Amino acid sequence: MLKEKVKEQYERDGFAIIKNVISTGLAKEIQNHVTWLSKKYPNTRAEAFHHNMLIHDPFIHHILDQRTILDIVEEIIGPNIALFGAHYIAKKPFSGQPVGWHQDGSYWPLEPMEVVSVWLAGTQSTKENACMKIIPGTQNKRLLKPSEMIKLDTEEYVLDLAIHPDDIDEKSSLDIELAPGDISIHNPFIIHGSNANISNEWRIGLTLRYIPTTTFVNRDGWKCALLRGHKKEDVNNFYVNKPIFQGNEHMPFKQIP
Ligand SMILES: O=C(O)CCC(=O)C(=O)O
Repeated sequence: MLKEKVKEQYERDGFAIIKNVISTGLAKEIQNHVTWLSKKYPNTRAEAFHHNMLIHDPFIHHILDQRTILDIVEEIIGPNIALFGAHYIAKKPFSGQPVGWHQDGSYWPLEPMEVVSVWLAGTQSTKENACMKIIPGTQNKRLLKPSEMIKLDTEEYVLDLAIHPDDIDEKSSLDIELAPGDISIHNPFIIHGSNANISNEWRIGLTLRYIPTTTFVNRDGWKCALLRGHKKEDVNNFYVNKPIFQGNEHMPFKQIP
């Protein structure tokens, strides 16, 4: 899809799918990374490889440097781009956890709420192995506060809060099916979630949250990465240095585009 079309669709629908954004070789490295992280953090579920585990990781920065992803993000939020969140939601076969229905913005301390999410597929992500689902039209709804949501048990669900099922029209949901190397993008208002993975295949997604450098992350010491353009001097975000590869700490990877 042309970049201009992506912007048009995103602004109208609150989401878009873009095929073949990274190579299948690099998508395979994402699978290797999840395997490697699973060994490094044997007590952490693969749905919970969170920002703090990734922000100093050279392989993640290799992904963040991909021009093809940044060009799409630039269409949406402009030329001064930072990352404030990275999270693998990698669901293993047979017992991958579901994600309750939610709007991302309900969780985020962003001022203003200018942000775009990229969901990068490391494997096939289909209805069968519990791809992300969205509810079209909800991109225009107001953000629910956490106090308006129900609490979920994180032994069973990826996230600890969800919109009450009575407030969701499941029948109108749309499956965001992707092949390795495809991405979807979505806005912070659109309602989305996913089922448990009971298939015999992994479903690996890397979620990346991009802000313009005019957006302030109002959480003390939160680590962001400046990816393109300039930081804004009066917006007090903290930007990490690019990590340097260390053989005893990081996954070796090929510099494939
Ligand atoms: O990976 C999923 O199933 C859900 C993703 C999600 O909630 C998100 O990217 O905001």
